[in-house]
Amino acid sequence: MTEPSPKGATPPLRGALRIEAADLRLVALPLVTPFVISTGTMTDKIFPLLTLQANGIEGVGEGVMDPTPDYLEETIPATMAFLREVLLPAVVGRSFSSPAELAPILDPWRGHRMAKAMVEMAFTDLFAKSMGLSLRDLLGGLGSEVAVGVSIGIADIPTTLDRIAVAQDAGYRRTKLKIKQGHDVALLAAVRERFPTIKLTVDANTDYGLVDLPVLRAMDAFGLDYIEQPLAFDDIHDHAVVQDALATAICLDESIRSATDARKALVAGAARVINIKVGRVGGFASARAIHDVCAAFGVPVWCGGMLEAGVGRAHNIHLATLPNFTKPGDTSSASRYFHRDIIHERLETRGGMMPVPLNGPGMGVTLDLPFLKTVTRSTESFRP
Ligand code: OSB
Ligand code: MG
Repeated sequence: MTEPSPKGATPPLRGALRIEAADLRLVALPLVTPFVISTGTMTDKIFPLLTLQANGIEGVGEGVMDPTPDYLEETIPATMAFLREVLLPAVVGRSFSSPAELAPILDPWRGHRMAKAMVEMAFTDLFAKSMGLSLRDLLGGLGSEVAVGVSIGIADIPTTLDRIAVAQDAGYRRTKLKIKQGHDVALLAAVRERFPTIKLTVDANTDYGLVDLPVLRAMDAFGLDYIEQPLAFDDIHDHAVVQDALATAICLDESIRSATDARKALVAGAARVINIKVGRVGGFASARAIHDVCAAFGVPVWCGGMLEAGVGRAHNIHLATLPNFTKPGDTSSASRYFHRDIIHERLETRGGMMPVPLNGPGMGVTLDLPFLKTVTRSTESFRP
C-alpha cells in the first residue's frame, strides 16, 4: 500500500479492497413444504452461494435463479458459467474502493441481473464489514425490525384455509395467496368467508392474459391490497390496460428489473405497488434506485422473496429498512422453509415483525460452515 507507484501509474485507492479469492458453491436445502406456484413446484431450494475475500474479511451473496427458466429467464447452470468464465475472473485480483466501482465490470453485459446481484451483494456485504457498518446503516435504512407477511403456495381450499389460520396465529401482517387460472375466484370467496378482514393479496406469477380481464375484475370484490404480476413477465403495456380496468392495485414483480423499468411502468400506469427483490434486480444499488423512483412517484414498495436461505434472507431484511418499504414483505421466518438454515443465527419473526440481523457488521449473520458443507453439492475456488 505504501510503496511509491511507478510514474504515471494510478496509486492504489485508500481503503480499496483487493479481492484475494472467491468461492462459488452450489447448495441444496430440502424445503419443509413443497412450494407450488402457477409455473411449477419447488421441493428443494437449490442456489449458488458466492463468497468474496479481501483483507481477511468475507462477503457473501446468494443467487435467486431457479434450476430452470420458469420464474425468469436466468438459470443456475447459466449463472455458474457466467460467473466462472466472465465475472469472477474480472473481479478476483482486482481492487475496488466502493460497490459502485463494480459497474464497469457488471454493466456492459446484457441481462443476468440475478448473477450480477450475487457479485454486488457479496461485495456490498464485504464493503460494509470493512467499514464496520451494518448493511442497514450502509444503505441508510432505519429501525431494528421490519413488518412481514407470508406467501402461501397453491393447495386445495381446506389446506389453504388451515395455512392462513397458522399464519394469523403467528401474527403475520399480510397473507399473499398464490393463484393460477381456475384457482382464483372460488378460493378468494372461501378465504373471505372465513377471514373477512385480513390483509390479503394474490400473486399469479404471470398466469393470466388480457383475455382474462373478466376474471381479474371479479377479484375486485374481495378487498385485495393488490394483485401481483397477473400478466406476462416481460409485459408492462398490458398491465397498464388491466390496471386501468381494475379498482384493485396491480403490483409488479417479474416485470421490474431496474429503475428504468420502474419508471416506465409507473409513467404508463401499469402498477400502483412494486415488489423489490434485491436478488432479482441486480443488487442493492439497483434495488435502492427502484425504491427511490417509486418514492418519487408516491408509490409504495415491499420486499419480496425467493425462498432464500439465511444469506439472501438477511440481505432482504436489511434492504426492507429503507423508508419507502411501507407494505409488509415476504421475508417470513426461516423455519417455515427449512429444517435447518446455513447460518448460525435464526431469522424468526415475532408478532409479524422480523428483527434486522445486527449481530456484527455487513449482513449480520454468519455461515454455519460445518452444516453448509453437508448441503453443498460443489465448490469452485478462484484465485488471482
Ligand atoms: O413471485 O414472489 C414470487 C417464490 C418463488 C418464486 C417467486 C415468488 C415466490 C414467493 C415466495 O412468493 C416468497 C418467499 O416466501 O420467499
Ligand atoms: Mg411474485
